[in-house]
Amino acid sequence: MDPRPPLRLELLEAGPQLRSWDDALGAAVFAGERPGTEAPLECPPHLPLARVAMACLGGGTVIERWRAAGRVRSGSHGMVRYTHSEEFLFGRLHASEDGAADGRTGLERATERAYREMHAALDSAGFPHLLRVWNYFADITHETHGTERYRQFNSARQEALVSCGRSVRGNVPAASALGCAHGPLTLYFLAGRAAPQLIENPRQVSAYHYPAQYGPRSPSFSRAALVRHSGVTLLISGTSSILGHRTMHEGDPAAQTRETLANIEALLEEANRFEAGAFALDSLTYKVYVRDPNDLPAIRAEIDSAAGAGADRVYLKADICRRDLSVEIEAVGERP
Ligand code: 3EB
Repeated sequence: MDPRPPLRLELLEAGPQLRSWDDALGAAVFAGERPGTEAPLECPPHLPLARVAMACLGGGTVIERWRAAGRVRSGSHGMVRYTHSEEFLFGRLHASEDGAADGRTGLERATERAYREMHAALDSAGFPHLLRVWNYFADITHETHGTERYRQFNSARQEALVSCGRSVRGNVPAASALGCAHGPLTLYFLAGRAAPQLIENPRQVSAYHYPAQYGPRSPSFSRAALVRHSGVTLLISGTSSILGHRTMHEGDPAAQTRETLANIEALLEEANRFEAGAFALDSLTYKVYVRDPNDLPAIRAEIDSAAGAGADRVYLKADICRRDLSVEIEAVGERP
């Protein structure tokens, strides 16, 4: 028996602590708004790396590395590069926007292509259950062709899911969708052989049931996914200061952070109904997206006060998908 957990996250600023890539599945690299293309320290060339043009507010490069246990195999399928262990697959793709055609915007075409390719790769590798997807693209709140780009993304994501025979509400993965500085639409994702337990937040309307005022096609994601293996991993989606379906505390980043943490606590309470006492605010790994770097001290103070001063916490400068949101937080809980 391999004593290592079958799925494990390391979230760190690149440096000497990055050690060996031996049991890595892959990584996301946030190397600033004008990143170079060199691979991070000693990363073997076969590993899937998702590069995102986002600045780390600590000044360095953030590496989000997913590790597995046992034998890791790598492959590619269409645009997707992936690795997988016996139980889990990590994949990534970059889809450039090649302009509008056939009545669809460049972003809609790239999104549709990305989601079709992702599902084709999962089908071919034999990992039917998508657990978690990270979506990054530029100018997320900008309008083109009379429609906000985040809405274009939501429409195309739904249409692609339907054409792949996947659900658009209910049985949908945990996710994040954020605006980066530039570059292609970038997706990375985790999939499994077995279905996760999907969790919704009783304080919030499910995103896939948001009313039409946020766009004609709702965002297809679940609030969290509980993944059981020899231990348990809780993958918490991007979470924000939304109560019901409405933004709360516009213009007050500290209050938005408290509301966001209350939403995360509500998700922990749901998860702990199934995994008694496994998860608490002070033992999560946090990735925090901050719209305005001037708000960082206030946001950080709220997180430290609610969750204690933790190590595995990174702050990235990003555009949140609603202009009235100053902060979004995603988190991972791990019980060995
Ligand atoms: C929200 O709660 C904030 O479109 O995939 C969070 C996580 C958000 C994922 C997505 C959007 C997405 O609606 C925004």
